[in-house]
Amino acid sequence: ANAEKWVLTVTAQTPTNIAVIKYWGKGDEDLILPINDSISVTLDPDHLCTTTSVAVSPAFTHDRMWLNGKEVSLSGGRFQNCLREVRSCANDVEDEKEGVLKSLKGLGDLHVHMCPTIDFPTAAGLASSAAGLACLVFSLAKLMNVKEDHSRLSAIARQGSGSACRSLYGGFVNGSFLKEENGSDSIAVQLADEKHWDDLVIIIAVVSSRQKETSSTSGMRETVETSMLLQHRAKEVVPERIIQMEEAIKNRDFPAFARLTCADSNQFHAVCLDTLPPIFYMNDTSHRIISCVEKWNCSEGTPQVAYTFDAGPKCRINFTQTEKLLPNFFKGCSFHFPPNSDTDLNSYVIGD
Ligand code: 2P0
Repeated sequence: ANAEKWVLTVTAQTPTNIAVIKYWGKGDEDLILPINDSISVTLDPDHLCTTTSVAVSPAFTHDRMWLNGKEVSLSGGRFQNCLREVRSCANDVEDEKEGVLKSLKGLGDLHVHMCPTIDFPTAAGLASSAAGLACLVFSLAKLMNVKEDHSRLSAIARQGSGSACRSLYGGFVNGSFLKEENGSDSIAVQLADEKHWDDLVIIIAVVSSRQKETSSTSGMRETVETSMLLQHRAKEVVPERIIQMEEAIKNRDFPAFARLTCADSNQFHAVCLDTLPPIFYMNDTSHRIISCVEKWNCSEGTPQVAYTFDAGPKCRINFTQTEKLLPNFFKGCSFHFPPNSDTDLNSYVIGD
């Protein structure tokens, strides 16, 4: 009877990540196999984090999930795939207090309850799915006493969302693309840890927190089906950029990092524009931010600031040497920053 009463719970937090070389397009939609490598920076865990509590108990009759406190359907293939993969790695758990061995191997008839909390706008291009799926997989793996390493967990998180594999690591991360057909080597690899480039500062400007009109998943599908530019990008451009970006990160070479980051953001949005029907993720404010940064960099002769935009209008701005540059940059902007009541521009300042 005692065995029927137990509940095991785990809570984990995972930060989101920002791609500086973008993933856009899948070779296999079910396995979520990106068509090219990507490189990202994982944010400081104090900001834009998701928190997930998971529980397992013989008293649970089926798997359930509450997203931000509201129950959501688990019928989607992605959650099921992640859940199935983590379950298959489950191990028995020794409970220290009660001294009872919880038999989790294969999970038998045991079901899980999952409660992810995302405290920033979802589907607004802030990579909420990256942090959310990474956190879900990580917390389930802890709950089920999974022994596999982070790289295996990253491959499982990738099946929830392509960008999620990168959030399993801090610092600078490469989300590697398909080489094996089953995706077993489509994993995340840490390039450098979070201490590697201390004076790199990231600012996130939420130009609009409205939900984007085209989801990443359907946008990518349409791009793969209709854009000729995407093939050129995936085969000819990104492989070279990955090598250059890895070098720039290794050497903390901000001008090279900035040039590659801006160029890749712009090419990603060019590929979206090359899609039929065209996808517009940026708005007028996004374009003004680009002009502002480009003018600033041009006047300095060498890049001082980098921008990158994902599948939404918000912007990530990268600086080095913050104290000197931040006040000057904001003086050079024609819009209010930080925001005031006259604008819908909100800001999150990430890092010190
Ligand atoms: C990235 N993005 O590398 C790129 C840049 C958006 C622009 O990964 O379908 O939410 O779940 O694999 O991971 C957004 O795509 O899409 C994304 P799915 P995901 O961060």
